[in-house]
Amino acid sequence: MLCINLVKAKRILSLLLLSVFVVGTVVLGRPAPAAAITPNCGSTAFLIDTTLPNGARWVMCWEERRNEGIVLHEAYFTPRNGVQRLVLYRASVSQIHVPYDNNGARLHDVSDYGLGGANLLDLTPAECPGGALLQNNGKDVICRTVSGDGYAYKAYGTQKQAYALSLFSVSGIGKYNYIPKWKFFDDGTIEPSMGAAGTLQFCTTDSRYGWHINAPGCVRGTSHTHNYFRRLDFDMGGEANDEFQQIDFGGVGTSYRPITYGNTRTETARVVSQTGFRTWRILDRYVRNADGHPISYELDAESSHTFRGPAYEPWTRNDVYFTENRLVVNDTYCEQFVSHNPTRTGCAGNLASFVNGQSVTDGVLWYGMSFHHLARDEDHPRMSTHWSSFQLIPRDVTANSIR
Ligand SMILES: [Cu+2]
Repeated sequence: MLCINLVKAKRILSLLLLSVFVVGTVVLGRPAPAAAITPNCGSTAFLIDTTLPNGARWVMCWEERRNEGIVLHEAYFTPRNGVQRLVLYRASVSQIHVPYDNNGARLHDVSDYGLGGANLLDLTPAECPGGALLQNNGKDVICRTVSGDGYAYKAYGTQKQAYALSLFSVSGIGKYNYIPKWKFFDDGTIEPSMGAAGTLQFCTTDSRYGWHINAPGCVRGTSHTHNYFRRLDFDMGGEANDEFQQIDFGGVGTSYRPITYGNTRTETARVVSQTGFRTWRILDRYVRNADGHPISYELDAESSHTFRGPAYEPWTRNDVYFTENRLVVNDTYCEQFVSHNPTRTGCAGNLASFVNGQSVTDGVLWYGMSFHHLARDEDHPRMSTHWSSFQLIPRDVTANSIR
């Protein structure tokens, strides 16, 4: 499926034409015409085209890859009564890094084992209630559902219900079953999540590093962290002109909290700041909404656990990374995995080294969520599924609320 990435340049040309159309309509001050694009997925079997109950539409392609499992391509969002836009050119799981607290194992599940191929499980209809199963190679690998999400808005006597398209797959790696899920809401919000299920992988008798579960053959479940990374190639308004912005609020511990902005067009790595209300967005420098504001997507980071590993795991030193898209270099995959990345073509071995001062035009956002898994009695004989999630939220993509 290398071709999907290599045709990016051609797709971008048509996007630029669409952007010109959109910008032009903003300048002329009249509604944009409907110029709906359906991406070429090679086969309609790999096309997802869902119109949600409020009229919003998500269209995208998917493929199965040996390491990354299900990868999404060319995800377009059309708001209710609005203009279609490419949001993500490519979205993938870029590593599941699982270091154990007793240093008994430090796993790199995506690069070393893979979410696809034999590890991608065949789903049954019972696992996808009310949804549709999507096949690859005769195996039901994706469950697609549309589900309610409560209020889109509620203002005293007026309310509307929200809906989301949901896609998930399940990959069995060792004793774990991972459930990568993507939710696409009818306001343009995207929620990547990861479920951890299956059974506990490792046990210990050392009270420093495990929680008593007193299961047969397992006195204590060994404590460990799941670091779930996503790689997100945003292409709003076209491939080029991406910019990264950090927003902070000063005055911690005082009565005033002034906002500050830090923009960059150079590769960068950043850490979360909960007391500074720190947030980030990726914006297009030229495409603006009808209010004249640059369109952007904001990362609403999950912040319960933050993992900082030893010096030989430098990709755990930061939480958010912004890099130039170098997925394919000289027809070979290059900056694909957060860790254990193939270096055969001179590409760097991990995400920390991808950040090397390069200027960015086609930006990629990398974000990892961490779940420190302290086993509990409820984790045997089968683990209760644990979910980790974050959101990517439109900021000024449209000039007002669209639901
Ligand atoms: Cu776990």
